[in-house]
Amino acid sequence: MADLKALAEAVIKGDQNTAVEITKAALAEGAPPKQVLDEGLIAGMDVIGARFKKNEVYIPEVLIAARAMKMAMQILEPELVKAGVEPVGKLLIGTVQGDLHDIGKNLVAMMLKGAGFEVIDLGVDVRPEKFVEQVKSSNAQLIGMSALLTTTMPGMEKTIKALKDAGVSAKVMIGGAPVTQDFADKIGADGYAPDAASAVDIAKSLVA
Ligand code: B1M
Repeated sequence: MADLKALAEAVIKGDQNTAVEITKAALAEGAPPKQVLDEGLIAGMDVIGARFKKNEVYIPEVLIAARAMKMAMQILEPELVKAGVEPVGKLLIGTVQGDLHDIGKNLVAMMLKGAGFEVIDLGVDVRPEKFVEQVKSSNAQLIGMSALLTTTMPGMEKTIKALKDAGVSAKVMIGGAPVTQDFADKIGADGYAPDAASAVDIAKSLVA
């Protein structure tokens, strides 16, 4: 049986070739795709997330690990679909209107994918109406908004209002350097995360 601990370790190290090789070997040996995902890829990203939170690793290491996970996921994804494995939850994410910063948002999206979420990335400069349209058409349970400018933070409040006006029941999580828990409470967001690893914990609690 292919070594799923070694697969987790390959993700942690960002060794994409080994991650892909072990994923292929595990599937060829008949390992259940969900087990390869949980005990290999997600286990590895969990370790990276915990180390990132404790400042033991930094953004480059997270990006390299996420790339290894992504390469292995390309092999695993069709098998997960065939096996009927459901994602942990479906999330829409975007940087709010007027804001072009996407490095943090992309990191959050990658960590969430690493944790088993289906992530639909709407990109940057996302209008409130677009969040509303997309959540309706995708049936996502969770909406993530990122803002890096104090001048674009009000876009989060406008989006929450637009979602409420449209009768959307999806939960909303926000983040970005100038965003705080107080601000999240004030505008009626369901969750706030200061970093990408915490975003995974909050997202899991919001879809639980
Ligand atoms: Co801009 N910029 N920038 N910038 N930029 C800042 C944000 C700024 C603080 C720099 C400064 O003045 N010291 C300042 C904002 C000031 C303010 O509003 N208080 C600023 C400014 C003013 C501007 C322009 C207006 C500059 C100008 O043109 N005069 C302009 C605005 C353009 C626009 O958006 N309309 C602008 C442009 C740019 C670039 C295009 C050059 C580039 C962006 C490139 C890109 O993103 N593709 C850029 C950059 C790179 C920065 C800095 C240097 C770095 C931001 C970053 O990527 N950080 C930034 C200064 C700084 O922070 N040191 C600055 C790394 C990233 C991983 O962190 O995004 O905070 P962050 O994400 C974290 C957490 O916040 C959290 O998790 C992430 C990982 O742990 N998080 C979430 C983020 N989103 C989350 C969502 C969640 C949960 C957690 O739930 C959904």
